[in-house]
Parts: sequence; C-alpha cells; structure tokens
Amino acid sequence: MDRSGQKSMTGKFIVFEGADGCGKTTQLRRFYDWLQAKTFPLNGNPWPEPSQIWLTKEPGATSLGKTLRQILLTPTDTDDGVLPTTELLLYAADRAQHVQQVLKPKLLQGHWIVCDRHVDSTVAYQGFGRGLDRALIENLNSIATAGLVSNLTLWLDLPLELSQARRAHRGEADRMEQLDIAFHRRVYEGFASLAAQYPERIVRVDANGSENEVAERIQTIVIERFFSE
Ligand code: Z5A
Repeated sequence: MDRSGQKSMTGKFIVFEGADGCGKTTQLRRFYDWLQAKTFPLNGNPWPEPSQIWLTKEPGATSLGKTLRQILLTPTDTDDGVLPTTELLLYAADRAQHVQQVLKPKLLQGHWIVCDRHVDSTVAYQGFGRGLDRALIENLNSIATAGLVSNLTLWLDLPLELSQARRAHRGEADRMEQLDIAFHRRVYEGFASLAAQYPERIVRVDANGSENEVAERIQTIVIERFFSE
C-alpha cells in the first residue's frame, strides 16, 4: 500500500467516491456501523476491532482542514472568490494534512479507515469538471498522499439526474454544488473514466436502489475483497 516502501501499513484504507447526492455519505455511515457490529473472523480472516475502525472525510478532517473546508464550500456572491487553481491547491493542502496527521498514523497502527472522498474527487472535480491540467493534478495528488494508495475505492454510480434530484431535497447548495449541470456531467464522466482506468483499485457500485440494496452490494464487495478464503 505504501509505495514509498518505508514502512508497512497493516490497516485497510477504504474510500467512498461519487457525485454529490449519490448517497455516498449515507452508505459510508451504514458501512461503518456494519463493520462495527461484527467482531468474528470470516473465512479465517480476522474482523477489525470496533476501536480500530475510523470514519473520516476530505476536505475537513483536521483542524486546518476544517478551515479549508469552510473556505472551499461556503458560497460567495462576489467575483473574487476561490479561483480554480487556488481551489486545487486548497484541496491538496487539506489532503497533505489529512494523510500525515490521520491516515498514515492510523494505518500504521493497523486501523481500518473509511474515508468520504480522496484523490479521485480531485481528478473528477478539478480535472474533468474545472478542466485543470491532469498531469499537474496527478503531481499534487502524489505530493499530498506521499505514496499512500487506497486498498479499495468504491465508486457509487448513480445517473446524474437522480443524484441531482436527491441532493436538491436537502435544501441549500454549497459552493461546489451550485456549479452548473454541464460541470456535474463532466465530473460524472471523470469518475466513470477513472473506474475504467483503475479496475483493481476502483470498484463500481450500482447506487440506484434502496438504501438497503446498495448497502448489501457494498458489503458483498468488501467481503469478497478482504474476507474471502
Ligand atoms: N471536492 C472537490 O471538488 N475536490 C476534492 O478533491 C474533494 C472534494 C476531496 C465536498 O462536499 C465537496 O468538495 C464536493 C466535492 C468537492 N462537492 N460537490 N459538489 P461534501 O463533503 O459536503 O458533500 P458531498 O461529498 O458532495 O456529498 P453530499 O452532498 O453530502 O452527498 P452524498 O454524500 O453523495 O449523498 P447523501 O448525503 O448520502 O445522500 C443525498 C440524499 O439522498 C440524502 O437526502 C439521502 O437521505 C438521500 N439518499 C441516500 N441514499 C438514498 C437511496 N438509496 N435512495 C433514495 N434516497 C437516498
């Protein structure tokens, strides 16, 4: 998992990705509760202890990250708000802090991390959505993660019209959510393209269905990936 090869990480790093409104946060919490509730070994593989399972997110998991999140997501009605390149750098700064202060230390201690968004969001939103240079984004992601790669990234795939409708039910949109439908369509295409490019790391989850149905699909994928004989 640690491409720098310096120390072996014994924990598991599982990321939930997808368009806003796809049900990612709902499923991530359900998945966390499901992991917490089980303690027995499955097919001879030990289940993580409840105290060793962590829920986290990007942006905003650290003290600095909370401030960055506010800057990144608070809507502004002026033209001198956050520019696209500044936005990219702020997401990278949030990630660098998160990786060093939370993710790497926990993974080194053998914890299981369940994370709401990570590097693929930057490629999808700032790369495909904003049209910023892909090589620059890969570079910044690589600096921010310092070699850390997820063991599994679950892409919750929901048709754009459905995710927009679900999000709309929740009321006021944040700064990113306020961007136009063409932007969100490019973001969706970004996630689809990443899933095709990295089939080993990114697994598509059909997010169309009831909360229970989607939760069961996720559990099946995780059992196959980490608890098969
Ligand atoms: N961003 C970025 O641009 N670059 C980056 O590098 C990173 C992030 C890391 C973070 O926003 C924003 O930052 C995000 C990308 C950008 N912005 N956008 N746009 P956030 O963390 O505040 O929120 P979000 O990640 O966009 O997620 P969300 O808006 O909270 O939505 P969600 O997590 O995908 O969905 P949800 O909250 O679980 O569900 C949405 C609604 O649907 C809710 O009312 C649920 O009750 C309902 N729901 C959920 N599941 C179902 C099912 N199965 N059926 C029916 N209804 C359902």
